[in-house]
Amino acid sequence: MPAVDLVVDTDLSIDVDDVGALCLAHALADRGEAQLLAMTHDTGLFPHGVRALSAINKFYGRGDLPIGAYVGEVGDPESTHVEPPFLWTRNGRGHYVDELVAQWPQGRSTTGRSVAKLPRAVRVLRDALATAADASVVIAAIGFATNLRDLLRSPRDSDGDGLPPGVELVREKVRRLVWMGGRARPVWSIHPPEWNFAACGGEASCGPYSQLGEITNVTLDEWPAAVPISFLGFEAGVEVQTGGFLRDYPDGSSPCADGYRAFCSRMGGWCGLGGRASWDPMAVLYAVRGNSYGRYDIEPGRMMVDPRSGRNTWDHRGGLSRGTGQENLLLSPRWYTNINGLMLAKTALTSAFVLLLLLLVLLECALVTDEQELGQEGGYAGADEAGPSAGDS
Ligand SMILES: [Ca+2]
Repeated sequence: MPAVDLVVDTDLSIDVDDVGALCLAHALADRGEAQLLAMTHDTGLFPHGVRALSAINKFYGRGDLPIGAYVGEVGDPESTHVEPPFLWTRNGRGHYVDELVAQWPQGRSTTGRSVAKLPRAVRVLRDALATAADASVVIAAIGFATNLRDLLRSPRDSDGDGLPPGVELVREKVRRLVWMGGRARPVWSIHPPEWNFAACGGEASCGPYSQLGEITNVTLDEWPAAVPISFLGFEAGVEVQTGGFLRDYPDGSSPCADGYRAFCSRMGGWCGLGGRASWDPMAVLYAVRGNSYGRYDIEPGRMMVDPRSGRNTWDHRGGLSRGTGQENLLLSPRWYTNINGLMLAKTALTSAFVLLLLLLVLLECALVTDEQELGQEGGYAGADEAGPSAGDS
C-alpha cells in the first residue's frame, strides 16, 4: 500500500490525546504507512503550541517538517478567561505544553526563526496542498476549525503564491477530511456542545472560544461537497483509552510519555488505567488505515452546527442526509459490545453472587429465629408440663 499523504491540524494545548495522535502519526510514518506533509496548530496558544508540536517532530527526527501556526484569539490565554466549570482549560493553556517546551529541544522550524516569522498555518497548508498529487491528501483535523476556515477562505494568489483559491486547492488535492468533532447522537437538552466544534459553547462564559460555533458552521458550509468528510465523534473516542502504559516510561525518555504523565498526574479523574480517551489517535489512525480493523459501522449523513451555540445535529435519516459525502464513525457493536458484554457479564455474576450470599444469610437468620421460637415454645411447654407434676409431688 502506498503511504498516505497526511496533514495533521491539532489544537495541542489542553487535552493530551493530541500528543498521542501526533506520536502515532510519526510512528505510522516510520512504518512507511504515512507520508507527513505538514502539521498545523489551530489555537491561540502561540507560540508555545507550535513549539511543543515542533519538539515532538524533532524527537521523531522530523524537525524540518513544515509546521504552521494559527495566530488569533481563539484559545489565546491572554484573552481567554473562562469561568467554572471550565477552569480545567487553564484559559487555553493546558497541563503539559509548558513542560514539553521546557524539557524537549525544538526543531529548526521554530527555533531557526523568530516567533514573529513563523509561517502561518494557512500558508503552510496552501504550500502542502500545492505540491501534492491531485486527490491524494488526507487531513486529520483534531482540533478547532480555525485553520480550515482560513484555508477555505484564502484568496487566489495569496501572498503572491500564484495558487488557486483555498477552496479550489481543497477540491483538487484533498482526498478526505477526517474530522474529530461533534456527537453522533446529540441530545441538546442533556449534552453540552462538543469541544472541538464549540469549546465551552456560545451560551457559556468562554471568552473568544465563543466564536467557535460560527467558525465550525462556516467551515462545514464552505467545504467542497466533492471532498468526503469522516467524523469521529465524541461517543466513539470516549470509550477507548490509550496511553496508560506510558506512565511506566522514565522521565525524559519521550515527549509522548512526558505529556501523558504530566496531564494524568494533574487531571487524575480524566485518565483511567488504560490512559486517556482516544478521540484524536483514533482519527489519525482512521486517516491512515481507514476501517481496516472493521471496528466502525460507517453511517452516512449530514453534519450541521448551530453557529450561535456550536451544538451539532447529525442527520442520518432525513432527505438532507443523502449524497453529502459525509459519514460518521460509530464503534461497531460487533466489537464494542463484546468487550462491554464481558464487563456486563462480570458485573452480573458479581451481583448474582452477592445476592446469593445475602439470601443465604437471610435464610440462616430465619432458621435461627425459628429454632429460637421453637425452643421457647418447647420451654414453655416443658414448664407447663413440669408445673403440675412438681405441684403434684
Ligand atoms: Ca485535539
